[in-house]
Amino acid sequence: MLSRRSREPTDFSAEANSTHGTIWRLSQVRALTGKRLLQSDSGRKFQYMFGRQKPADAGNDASNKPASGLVSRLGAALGRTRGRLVQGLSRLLAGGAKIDDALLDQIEELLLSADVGVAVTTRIVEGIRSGVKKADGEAEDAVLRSLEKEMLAVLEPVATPLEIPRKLSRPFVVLVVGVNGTGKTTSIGKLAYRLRSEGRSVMLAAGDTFRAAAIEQLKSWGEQNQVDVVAQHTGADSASVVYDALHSATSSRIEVVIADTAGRLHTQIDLMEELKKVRRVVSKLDPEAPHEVLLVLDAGTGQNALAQAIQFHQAVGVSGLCITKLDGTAKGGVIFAIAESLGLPIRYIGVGEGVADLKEFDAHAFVQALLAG
Ligand SMILES: Nc1nc2c(ncn2[C@@H]2O[C@H](COP(=O)(O)OP(=O)(O)OP(=O)(O)O)[C@@H](O)[C@H]2O)c(=O)[nH]1
Ligand SMILES: [Mg+2]
Repeated sequence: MLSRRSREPTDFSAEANSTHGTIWRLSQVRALTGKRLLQSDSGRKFQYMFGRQKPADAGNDASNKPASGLVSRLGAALGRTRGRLVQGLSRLLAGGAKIDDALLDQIEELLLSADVGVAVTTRIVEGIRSGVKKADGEAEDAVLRSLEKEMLAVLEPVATPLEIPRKLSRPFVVLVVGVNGTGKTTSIGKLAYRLRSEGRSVMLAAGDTFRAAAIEQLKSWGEQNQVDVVAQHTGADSASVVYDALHSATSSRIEVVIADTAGRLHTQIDLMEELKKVRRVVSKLDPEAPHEVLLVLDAGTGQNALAQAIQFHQAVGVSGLCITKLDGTAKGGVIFAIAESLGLPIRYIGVGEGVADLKEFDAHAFVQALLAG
C-alpha cells in the first residue's frame, strides 16, 4: 500500500551543498520508493500494482451528501465532459429507447470517447446491464442510477483527502512532482491559498531551478498568498533549495512546506535522479519527510497520465494525485481510468486557473456534477 511505502536500504554516497555551506554525506539512506511493490507485481495488471486504498468515507449515508454549491461549481467546470457524456446519453435514451445490446454498445462508445478507459467502461456497462434488468420503471432512470452507482464504486475508494495534522513538531513537507506544464506551480499557489484560508502557516520552496520564470512564478504566488518563498539562483541544486526551505521552516515553526520541482530538465541530468536526490536530502533533516509526494496530472493528456504516474511512482513513490485542467477538456472521464488503474489517493482536482479553483476531491460531488442536467 502506498500509505505504507516500502523502504529499501540503498547504498550510495551523495553530497548536496546548502547555501549555508554544509556538506551532507549520506552513506546509507533508505530510499522511499515503491519499486519493490512494482517489481514483485510486474506480471499483473496495473490496478494491482499500486494496491487499493480503503474508502475514507465509504457508504451512502447522509454524511456523503455533497454541498449543493460545490456540485454546481463543479458542474460548471466539468461542462465539456458532462456535455459529451450526459447529452450523449440523453440522445441515446430519448423517446423511451429500448435498452438492448445495440444501445449498450453505444453507451460503451460514449464512455470510451470521454477517456473513461476500457476496464471501467466494461464495468459500468455490465453494471447498467444488470441494473436495468432488475429495475422496473423508466429505463432511462435505471441507466442513470446504474451509471451513478458504478462511477461512485470506482471513485469512492480513492477519494482520500490529504490530512495534515495540527501541532506537528516539524513541518509537513509536500513534494510536488509531474511532467512539465501539468499545473504543478499553479496548484502549489492554489494549495497555499487553501491552507492559508484554513489558518495554516506555509512556506514555498522554488525547487524548479531550471528556469528563471519558474522561480518568479512561484514568488508571485507567494506574494499573492503572503507566504515566504525560499529560492536560489537559476541552475542551483534543487535538493539544496528544498533543504534550505525545510531548515528555515523548522526554525520559524512553519506548519507546511510545499516544494515545487522541475517538469523537464534541459541538461543531461535525469529528472527522476534529481527528484530522488531531493527525497534523500530532505529525509536527512526529517526521516518522515517528504510526508506527501503529490503527482500532478493534466486530465487533458488522457491515457498518457497513467504512464506518467507509473514512471513517477517507480522513481519517487507517489502518495497522492492532483488532477488538473478538468475544466478545459471533454476527456475528464480519464479520472475513472486513473482511479481504477492506479488506486492512488486523489487529493485534489484543478478546475480552473483561479486561486480558488483547486478542490478537495469529493467522489459524490464529482459524480453528481458530472451527471447533472
Ligand atoms: N484551465 C486550467 N488551467 C490550469 C489548471 N492548472 C494549471 N493550469 C494552467 O496550466 C498552465 C501550466 O501550469 P503551470 O503551473 O505553470 O505548470 P507546471 O507543471 O508548473 O509547468 P512547468 O513548470 O513547465 O513544469 C498555466 O497556464 C496554468 O494556468 C487548471 O486546473 N485548469
Ligand atoms: Mg512550474
